[in-house]
Amino acid sequence: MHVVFRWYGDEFDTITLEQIRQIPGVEGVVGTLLDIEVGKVWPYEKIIKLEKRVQQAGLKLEVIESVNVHEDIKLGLPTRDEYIENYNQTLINLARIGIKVVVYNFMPLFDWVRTNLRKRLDDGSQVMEYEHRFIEGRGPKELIKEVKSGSQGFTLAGWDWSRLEKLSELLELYKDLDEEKLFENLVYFLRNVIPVCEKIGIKLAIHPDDPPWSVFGLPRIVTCKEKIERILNAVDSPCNGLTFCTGSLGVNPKNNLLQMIKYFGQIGRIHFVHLRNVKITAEKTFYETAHPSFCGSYDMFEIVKALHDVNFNGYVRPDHGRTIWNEKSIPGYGLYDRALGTTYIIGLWEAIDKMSARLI
Ligand code: DNO
Repeated sequence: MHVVFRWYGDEFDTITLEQIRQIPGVEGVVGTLLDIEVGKVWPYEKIIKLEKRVQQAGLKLEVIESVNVHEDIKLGLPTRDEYIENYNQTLINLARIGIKVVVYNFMPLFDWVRTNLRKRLDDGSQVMEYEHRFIEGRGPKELIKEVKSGSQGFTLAGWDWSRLEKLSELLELYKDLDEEKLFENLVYFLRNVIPVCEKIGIKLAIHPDDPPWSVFGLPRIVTCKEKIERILNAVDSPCNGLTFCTGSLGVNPKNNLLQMIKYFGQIGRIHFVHLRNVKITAEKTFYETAHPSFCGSYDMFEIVKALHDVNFNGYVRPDHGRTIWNEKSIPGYGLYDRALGTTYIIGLWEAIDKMSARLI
């Protein structure tokens, strides 16, 4: 297991590389270029600059999250080929500096969805929350307003405000796109990028839909074991893999996280893991908690043990944390709670590793 930490860059993050370097066990950062318009090629000069900055701080840059996929590709429009070509060029540029894993998602229009970015818990900490009745009771415009105000001016990965300005137009285009058509468009995309990945040594890791069900009637297809398996089988290559995000998949109690880790881990298709704990409070309703098992609905010991059991040797990062100790930060991406989470995960791993060596 290689522990990494998400970092949005000097310009966008409240956290410095020097702070990340001091978290025990963190080997590197998960980088991104937040200012590149979706669909455009990520320039090599910018990538190498980022890599130098990370390296100078004594950290590694081997994972990128995310190179987002243009809506035209998801919609299967004739212009998609041009965007796929750009996507491949970005991958080639990333491979030149030694990037090993690239995360992406295939969620129409909205990336991760939370209905409250600043829910206050009794202990004064702030967390992100999702209530499906908000989605049912209000429209996408209200959601966008809510997220924008909760962001408090920070740039949120995956929330492209300029794209969302064309909301009605895009919703109209998505009107006739069902799950099957979206799946076909994903397969088309993969058939055109995976051969490039194989040549340049990059592993693509699709991020599950977050949450793993339809919002505002838009199709979502990366939601459970069967559907993920179908995607991986459709283009059967070790480069076509998964970001195993506990927070996304586990909020549907029908998803058995341990069985999924076992299955996808054994076939070598988990390239990256996001570890997050959540508290499920009602059907399709949850909020994100601190990482330890007793804080949420997941048994984190069992999750880390399942990864250990499949000899997981890929990248892991602590996912969304709470905002604590008066920190001013991007929702979910403060320093303190994710650092606590990192230490907890590393502690679990060490204990499991040493105990299992004794049992042999
Ligand atoms: C939210 C993250 C997402 C994730 C993308 C992957 O905090 O989990 O932004 O990176 O959905 O493409």
